[in-house]
Amino acid sequence: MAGEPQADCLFCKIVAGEVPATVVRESETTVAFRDINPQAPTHVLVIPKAHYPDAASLAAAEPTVVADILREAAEVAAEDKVDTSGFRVVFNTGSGAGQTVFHAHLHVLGGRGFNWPPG
Ligand code: IU
Repeated sequence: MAGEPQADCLFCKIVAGEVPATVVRESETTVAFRDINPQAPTHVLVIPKAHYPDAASLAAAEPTVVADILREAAEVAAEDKVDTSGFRVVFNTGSGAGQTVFHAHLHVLGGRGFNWPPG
């Protein structure tokens, strides 16, 4: 069923506490943890506790959780003090866009400069 934990999903295992992660924030609907391969001084992933393969399917099923994720991203940026210098939030959606883990996640990146357009 949509949103149910998937046995083969690494991020569902992080939500369940079965795989360790450096969790920085948790809400009723979300978990935020540091990326294992950081691309910036601050690189945190904010994920829904419910399993959806990408941001689009999450938005279609549970749009309020997308808002929860963005609010948590702003809190992470404030806690890491990268909110004033600026931070980037990214949902890679689909393998062509660079998505490798198919449990929706928002990258929160900060603490360095960023180029536009992104690579
Ligand atoms: P992507 O947008 O699907 O490419 O992002 C997946 C991210 O998940 C990527 O930045 C990985 O470094 C990160 N990650 C992680 O933090 N812990 C893990 O065990 C695995 C991937 I696998």
